[in-house]
Amino acid sequence: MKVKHEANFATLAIHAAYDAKQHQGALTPPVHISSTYAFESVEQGGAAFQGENDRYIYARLGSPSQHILEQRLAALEQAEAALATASGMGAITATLWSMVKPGDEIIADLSLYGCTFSFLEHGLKTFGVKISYVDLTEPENLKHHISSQTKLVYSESPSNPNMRLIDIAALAEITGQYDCKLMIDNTYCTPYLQNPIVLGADLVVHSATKYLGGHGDLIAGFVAGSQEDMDRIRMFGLKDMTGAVISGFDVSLLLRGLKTLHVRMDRHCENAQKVAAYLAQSPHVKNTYYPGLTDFPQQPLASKQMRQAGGMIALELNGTKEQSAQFVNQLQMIMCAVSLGDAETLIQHPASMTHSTYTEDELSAHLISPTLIRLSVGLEHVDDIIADLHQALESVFSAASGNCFSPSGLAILA
Ligand code: 3LM
Repeated sequence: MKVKHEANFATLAIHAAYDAKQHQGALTPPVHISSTYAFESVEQGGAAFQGENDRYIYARLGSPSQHILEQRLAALEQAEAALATASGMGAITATLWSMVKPGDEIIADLSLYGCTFSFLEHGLKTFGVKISYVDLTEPENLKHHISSQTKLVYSESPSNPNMRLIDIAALAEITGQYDCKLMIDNTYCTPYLQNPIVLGADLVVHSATKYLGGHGDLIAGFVAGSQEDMDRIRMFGLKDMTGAVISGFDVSLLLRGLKTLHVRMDRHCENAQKVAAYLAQSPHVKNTYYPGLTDFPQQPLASKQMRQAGGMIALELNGTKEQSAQFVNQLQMIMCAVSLGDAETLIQHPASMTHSTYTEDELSAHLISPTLIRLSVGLEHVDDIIADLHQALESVFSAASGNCFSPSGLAILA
């Protein structure tokens, strides 16, 4: 079936960029694992290297399976083009290596995924790129900092791990007045919940390891934007700087994951909304950060730019750092693991794990609280998720108050 770019999301996720009739009727796109591609002549090979024909050359530059995936991802993000990579960090680093040079400035939001922060701080900065961190939750702050030296503004929304949102359209209006690109990490939302390019961003990156794959069995990423930018990133950032090429097998797993993205995301959001409501009313939880709660400070912005509030929650307990660790350790079904967006509910302590690339001073300067806990709400029955959280909270806090309550299994909450 041929579908147009303007078809509905679910249809694009299943059909875009693939016509089974051209592949002997195979419903599932073939996996190309060839590392190199034969030419009919030196002249034809030479022309391919000059970009004068569209022959495949070598898998580091792309493959037919990767091409299908990239067109499908571009359709979902409503971008002109996309480039798939071996990991989210592969997409981020290949893009940034391609977009800035020594002397340029990148303005990044205060809170970023740990390895992105590390790449900016310990990577690009040491190569002479100026890195400035600005609180981008307030667009006025960008107006005050941006200059002709600023070539790229970078943010996540919501941010990992502390759920800060930035107004993508407002930032795009500012960067649009300069020779400056706006780059958004859309991993937490997926293109099903938010389309930064439609909101005015120039580049959108993803860790496809998360919701897009959805089953915790692959590492992948992608960047989307204009064809011109994708060509530049493919032929420099990916080909020469990182070599972060996606394997044909992971292309296949990712295409499979994408087919159910919309169904899974609806359930992630539904479960997370109920889990957040449970946490918000618990006397043992000091703060619950979830864009779907009516008292979430940036709730109006969430309604403006996100279709649903997502599957990620951050929380702080009414207790010490030790009690926070005890709480995580007491969970029975919910697993203590990094990554997010899987069918399994996952919990972790960013200061010790995903964001351990920040020093203690950096954690505080970048607004990442040492007691923050991050929850990726999975696809189990929501009552069982809540029951597990409940028994762990009761266990930690009744032990603290001298009550010897001992949880037994995953009793469903009345
Ligand atoms: C994590 N995050 O548990 P990969 N952008 C965002 C991300 O959350 C991530 C990446 C990019 C986690 C991974 S931490 C050791 C495990 C918002 C990854 C990078 O290269 O595909 O892992 O994506 O928060």
